[in-house]
Amino acid sequence: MFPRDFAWGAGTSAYQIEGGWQADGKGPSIWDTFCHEKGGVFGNQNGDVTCNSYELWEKDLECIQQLGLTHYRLSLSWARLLPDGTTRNVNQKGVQYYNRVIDDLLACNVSPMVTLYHFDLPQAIQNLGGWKSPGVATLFDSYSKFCFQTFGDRVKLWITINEPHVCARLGHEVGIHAPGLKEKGTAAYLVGHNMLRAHAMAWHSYNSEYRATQKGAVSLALNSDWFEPLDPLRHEDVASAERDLAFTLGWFAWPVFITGDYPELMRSAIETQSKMMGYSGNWRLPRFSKEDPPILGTADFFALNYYTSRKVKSGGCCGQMLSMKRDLDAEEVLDPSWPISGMSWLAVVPHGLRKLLKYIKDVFNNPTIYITENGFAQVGPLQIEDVERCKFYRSTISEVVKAIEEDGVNVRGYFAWSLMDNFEWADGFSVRFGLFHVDFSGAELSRTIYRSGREYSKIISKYKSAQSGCQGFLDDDC
Ligand code: PNW
Repeated sequence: MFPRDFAWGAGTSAYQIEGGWQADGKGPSIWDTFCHEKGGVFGNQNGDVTCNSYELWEKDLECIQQLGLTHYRLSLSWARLLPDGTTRNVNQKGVQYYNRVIDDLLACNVSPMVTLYHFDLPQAIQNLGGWKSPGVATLFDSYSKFCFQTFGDRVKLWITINEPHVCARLGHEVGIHAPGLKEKGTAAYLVGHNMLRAHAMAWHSYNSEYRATQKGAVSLALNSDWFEPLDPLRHEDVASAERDLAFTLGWFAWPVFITGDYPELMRSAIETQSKMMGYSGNWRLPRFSKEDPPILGTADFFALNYYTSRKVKSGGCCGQMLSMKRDLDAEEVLDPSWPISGMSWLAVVPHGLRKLLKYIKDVFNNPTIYITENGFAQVGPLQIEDVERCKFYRSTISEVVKAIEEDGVNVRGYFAWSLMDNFEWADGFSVRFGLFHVDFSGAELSRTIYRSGREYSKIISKYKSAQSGCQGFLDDDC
């Protein structure tokens, strides 16, 4: 059975839902700039208005209540609170907005899980070098302390940084996310490093200044696919799948959960490629400095964002330039038996989640795990009766049940992505992840529950009655 006090949530993030990009003194973020100036988003769309949650928060709250969520995961817009990124200049209207959201949630008996950073760096900090600059870690620490101080009396679950892997790689190596850099083979490692330093500083600040009084928990949200060898009997494929896990999850999870440093597999792979390209030594993947607070042990739980799985085979790379792809030296393929959701990268592989959970239990010392994101994308014509997504949630949640019951994994919560359709980064509004449909063509931006939303709320209410004794709540007769 699901543990007592299991968190049933759904998630969103500030830039994806709030709109109000210039409202009441908010400063610009790198996503405002990226959408307005770089032209890299589907249909030249942007998050200027999106779900307009800045003005329509009550509507979101109604959705949350209709689902019966116990938890809601949201992110704070750094530039809404601190328009130039520093605590020299606090935007009180921003503080009021989030105070209201948090108070309303608590009044409805819903616990907030708050992410401090979900891809939207204040543009003012980007102008100082952004995540490539070591000083950003100190600015993030000040911002974090400001948030703990301001909201921590009521918020007990904190995520410092969402998906450092995606920010580093898509934002600085591939260039399809803000700030749109394509500095292959170098910048992403530096950015990842500064994100880890920033996270660790914030965790230590919480630990020494706020934990005793606020009694909350702090982690960072790590995304990973499940990777398995294309041919499990081929040594090269097995090694490639291990390397892919090391480069995706291990990159951030090893330093935080097991060694205080990057996985050896990652260091040696990068060094090998550097040498092959005629550069000596391992200068691309930074070393942790003794002057920084230690990284090891800076997570009170494991926060996992899982979407899909990949088969991995050796080789497949690539050109005459340094790149992360070259360092990884592995090729990812889809198993033809896996159905595809609305997005080409998003194969539906619920059993991959169970395997990844077991892997995390075994490799990272059996941590408490929150699945902080998991979801299914729709594209194309409106389908309120989204049966495929219903199937997706049912089978995924039953894999979570197996991970808990049969594999003994300590899963403490599950957050569907997303509460409602929203601005899906480079894909703009062409892709819908919501449990609620949002009518982006109407001025009201009305929210309508999908069949999958009704399904999810049924699962939650069965859980709630199961807590009072009913067994097997995923069965219809419970
Ligand atoms: C996550 N990719 O991001 C984010 O945390 C969410 O904000 C987002 O809406 C969700 O996944 C769905 O995409 C990702 O291209 C964005 O591989 C892009 C990728 C992966 C994750």
